[in-house]
Amino acid sequence: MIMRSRPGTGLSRRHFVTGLTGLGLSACTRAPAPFPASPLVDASAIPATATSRHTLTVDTRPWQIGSRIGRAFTVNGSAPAPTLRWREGDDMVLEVQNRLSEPTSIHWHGIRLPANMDGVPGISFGGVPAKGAFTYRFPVRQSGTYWYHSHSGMQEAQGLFGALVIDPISKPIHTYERDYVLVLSDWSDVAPHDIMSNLKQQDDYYNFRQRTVASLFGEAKEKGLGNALDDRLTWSRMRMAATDISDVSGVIYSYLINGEAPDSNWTGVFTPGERIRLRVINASAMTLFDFRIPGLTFSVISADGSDVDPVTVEEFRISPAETYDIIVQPTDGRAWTIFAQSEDRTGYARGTLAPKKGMKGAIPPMDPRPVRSMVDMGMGHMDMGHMHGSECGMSGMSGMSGMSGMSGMSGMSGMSGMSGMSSTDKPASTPKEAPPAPVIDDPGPPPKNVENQIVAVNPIDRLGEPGDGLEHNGRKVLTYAMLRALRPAPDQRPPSREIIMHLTGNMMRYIWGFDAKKFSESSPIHIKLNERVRITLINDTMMEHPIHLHGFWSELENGQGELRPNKHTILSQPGSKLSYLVTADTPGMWAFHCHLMYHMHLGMFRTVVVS
Ligand SMILES: [Cu+2]
Repeated sequence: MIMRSRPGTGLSRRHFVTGLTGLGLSACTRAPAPFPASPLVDASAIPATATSRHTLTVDTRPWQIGSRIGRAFTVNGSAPAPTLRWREGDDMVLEVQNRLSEPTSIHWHGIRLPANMDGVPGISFGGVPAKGAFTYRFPVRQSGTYWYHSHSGMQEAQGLFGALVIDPISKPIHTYERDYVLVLSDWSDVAPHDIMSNLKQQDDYYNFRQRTVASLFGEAKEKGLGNALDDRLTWSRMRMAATDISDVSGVIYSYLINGEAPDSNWTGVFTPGERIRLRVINASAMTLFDFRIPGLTFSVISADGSDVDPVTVEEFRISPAETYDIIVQPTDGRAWTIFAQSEDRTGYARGTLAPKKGMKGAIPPMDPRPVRSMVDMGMGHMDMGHMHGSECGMSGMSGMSGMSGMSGMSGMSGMSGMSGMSSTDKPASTPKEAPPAPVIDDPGPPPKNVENQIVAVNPIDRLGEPGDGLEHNGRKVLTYAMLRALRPAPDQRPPSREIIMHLTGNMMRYIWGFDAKKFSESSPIHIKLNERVRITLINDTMMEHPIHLHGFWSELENGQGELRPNKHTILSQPGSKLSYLVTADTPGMWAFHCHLMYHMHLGMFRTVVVS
């Protein structure tokens, strides 16, 4: 028997900025005024019953989080947008009213639907015009936890997103007494276009945590001054910072749970012994979060909306656009802190599970920030000693003749000879359950040009790794390799071909793309209707990229045989190679892109045409 959680009735602590008519009246120049609390109910609360008809009114207004006053895009007056509850099998009618003086759109992330209902302006429909309306109609044929967001401009980075909860048509497989959505986001009072232009001028604009002279002495103590200096020089010749983890950091971001800053402490109430389902959605623009509830283990029951064999862990990394459902069962009637550190450890989102509101648990210290290694550079498993983490033997690299050509990051003749290895050396550890497919769309290693700094010489399977900064932290952390679907995919045909995509970028110029091309320079990827293909991602950059294919399931080939987990967003770790199978069973034009907002806008985007 499932009891629904009591719907949230508390007033939101998000604050409208009522005294300003717009951002033209610069709030930054004066101390934040005590704005009255918003009259909204908690937009994150899951409605008591499912509804197949909604009117969603999009608007914009000044918005305050803590002392940061910016502009938010709202749905029915709230940011995040209200949580919608649907029922599998229903026919949805969703009318979007646009009160903005610019176009908007709603993309139903992870929902299988006709292409013209997918909501990507310029790809699948014309957008919702300024002051206009658009009605989405489609049947729901799936269940689980998803989300919806704008695909217009950068409205999504300013709050235009909300949770989607879809009840299964058949008997649920899990029981629980409480049900909460936890929408993680990154909020800034700096407008997205300003953030992006700052990044274009200087890629580490928001990364103030470069290794300092003081830390050099620390490293010198550990590994000798010569080695420490070598290490530094190698990295500086490569013009990269080993601590360069996130493009945008807690310097300008507040990290939120259900729109609440750490201080306002979103709280979900429970009675000791209850099973609590938490639907964790990362709706942030640029932030990977490491999520845990210190002191508790929990069961991961679903990934990207699809049920998985429950896995018990203490922590997981969640990238933008991914969702994980967990069940946690605290027996102690105390306050438990929900703690989601940003990957770069410049801040955290925080909430609480407690028997009553107002209780607070301890906030743990943040972990050390991750340090990129040669593995992240695509030199994994090469015979250069141990190369993981901060203790990696990079100093030995400085003498390599191939590497010395890298100093300017252009030309790089040493590297180009090595790059050929990526197309011929299949990592032995990559699990492949489906038989190999002929490679038709392999462009070969991308050129190193202005769009591309490096080519992963030896990309490796990193599906068994929890992610940079999470190794050896003493906790049991989820990996992609642990995800196992409950049943095999309906389509067991082997792929007819393999489409190899390199994720590429130029950190210095802040350009991102696939195969060393920006979107504007690319042509569409063609897939035949009902064709089954393997998509292989090779990450030539030193950053993670959450890659989202619209319209289809991405069945991750993670070593679980036929029980490949269905994902809609797949995090590609730096220097890694992974693959997934896709059945292209719905015709139309679909978006395929990195879900880091500024990577998408600066070129890591393709159109997929299924016909
Ligand atoms: Cu990206």
